[in-house]
Amino acid sequence: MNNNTRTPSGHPIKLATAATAIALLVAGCTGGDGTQTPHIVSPTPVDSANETVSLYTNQVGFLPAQKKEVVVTTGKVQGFEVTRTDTNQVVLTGESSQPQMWPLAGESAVFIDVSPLTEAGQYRLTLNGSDHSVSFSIRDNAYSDIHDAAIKAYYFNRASFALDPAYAGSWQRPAGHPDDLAAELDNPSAVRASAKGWYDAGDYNKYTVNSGISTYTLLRAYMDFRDFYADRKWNIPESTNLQPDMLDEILWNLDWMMTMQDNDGSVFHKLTTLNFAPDVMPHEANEQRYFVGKGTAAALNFAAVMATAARVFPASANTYQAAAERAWQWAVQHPNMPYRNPENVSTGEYGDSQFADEFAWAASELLMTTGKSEYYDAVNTHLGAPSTPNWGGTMGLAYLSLLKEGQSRLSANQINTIQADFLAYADQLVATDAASGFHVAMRENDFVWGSNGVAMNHGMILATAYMLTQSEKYRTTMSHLVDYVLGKNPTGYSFVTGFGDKPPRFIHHRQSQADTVADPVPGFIAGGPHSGQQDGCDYSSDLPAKSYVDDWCSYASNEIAINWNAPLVYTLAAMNNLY
Ligand code: G3I
Ligand code: 9MR
Repeated sequence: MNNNTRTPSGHPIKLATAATAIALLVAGCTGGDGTQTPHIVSPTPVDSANETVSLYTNQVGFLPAQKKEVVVTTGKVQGFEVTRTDTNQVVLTGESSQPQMWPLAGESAVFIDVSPLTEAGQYRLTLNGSDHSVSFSIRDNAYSDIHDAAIKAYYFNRASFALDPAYAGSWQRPAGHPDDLAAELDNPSAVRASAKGWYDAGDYNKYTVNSGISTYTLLRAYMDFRDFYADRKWNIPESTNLQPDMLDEILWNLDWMMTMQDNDGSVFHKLTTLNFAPDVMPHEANEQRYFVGKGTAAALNFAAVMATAARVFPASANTYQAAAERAWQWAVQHPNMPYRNPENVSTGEYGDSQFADEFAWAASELLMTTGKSEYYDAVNTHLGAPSTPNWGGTMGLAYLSLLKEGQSRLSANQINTIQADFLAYADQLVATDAASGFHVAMRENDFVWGSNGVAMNHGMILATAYMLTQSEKYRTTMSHLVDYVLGKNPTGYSFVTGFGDKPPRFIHHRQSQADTVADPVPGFIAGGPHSGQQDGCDYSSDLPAKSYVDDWCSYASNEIAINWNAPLVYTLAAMNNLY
């Protein structure tokens, strides 16, 4: 049942409510300053002198030490002044860059560098000779609350679990999907439990491959920022135990993933209903769930994640390592078994037919964990060129682990070669940023279903390049991507629910759609713009960087997903730690 008649036009933005609720939910548990002052963005484009001028910037805030920019869509160099809003004093004046066309947005744009401002506060930038302006803030903990909300989103998407108001606030809900009696699709009398885990996205199914990349990315964040996570809490039921909240959250999904392995080492591809549920709450979606399919990708993905988990959870290392090695062996016996949806199953496919990247990734993790020569050989056989990770392309994940943890497993020469290839790839992202009118490392091919996830996975690559070299260009390009998803983009949206002046309100997220709360569940990044428009919704633009609609209807641009939030968590952790 959908008793919430929410429509884009029917609900004005209620940011203060959302921000306050989030602050309350994480209050007292983080180092965040808890403040998120709503400010006003130049609302709609204004026509002046035959030109449409719009100003875009990061709506959540800048750290004092980071590069700070405002982008203006215009064909002319613009003079500007910045005032502090508390004193009305002019604190910076100057000129923009030269205009540069960004074909992916169909806009000519200039950027204005306000980095000389480093004092915390609220500011307003106004273009000379006009009333076009935009406000922005500089805050010491600008990415503290949003980081915690982005990871807390996983708690909100837990299957087989009731969300208690003490942790979930108004987004409380009964438990859904106990998954105690799931049946094998090909053998319906084989019934067993497959409980826990996170719902994949706006739907309620659980998919091994996508769960795997998400879980690894969170494990990577934990390993790369261990001190940060050691005592960081975001008010989940496990916050009172002795384990970091990050590990508690990750375990929720590892426990489910373990149920997906069969006796012979093979791994089911997904745990799903036959068709997508309607937009009802989890406890109202009671269709039979099935273990569906097996394949090379699921086995290798599982092997990679479990091998990684064995390094992070010493007490369970043997169990995880054994599961990983059995899945690996099965994949070696079945090296080319793609998954395709059977005719009677229409839920997410996550189909992949190229497995070199999964072999390289699983082998890398198994090598890190065991040191065995079989995995060393497999890394040498399968490691290909680095790329930005996605659910079907995991080569980049192998690089992250090899570069971060491979020193004792590979020769110095090998590490040097791998690092040079990795940095050359990161340099391409830096060059893309410089060449785009919006100063963002997004290429044409990056505008796919989940483009905001691509942006944040680029962020993870760049954070790693920065950690390896301390070279500022990588850190700046990463921060530009954060600016991009938080408002410095030609849609004008800050894409994380509950954060910024103009966040998504109508995400394709069944819980948010079906509950009676006006605000969507906070902390989720919307999939983002791309020209695919597979949902047939009403878009106002066909351009890759503008093809986005904040409407429940738009599952292709406005769904949320665990594999997009994970690199958001990673990149926000990097912002919190690398400045
Ligand atoms: O592989 C082809 C490529 O050869 C071709 O050049 C390109 C041109 O568009 O398309 C590629 O296929 C795309 C495929 O992803 C692989 O990247 C499809 O167009 C695209 O529609 C497909 O999108 C996936 C979508 O499910 C539909 O299957 C998204 O990546 C994936 O993130 C999304 O995942 C869904 C789950 O199925 C269900 N749960 C929610 C989740 C998020 O929306
Ligand atoms: O709601 C579904 C969403 O969670 C999936 O990501 C998407 C993937 O294809 O599909 C959505 O379901 C739509 C279905 O594919 C086609 N009919 C309309 C459904 C949305 O209301």
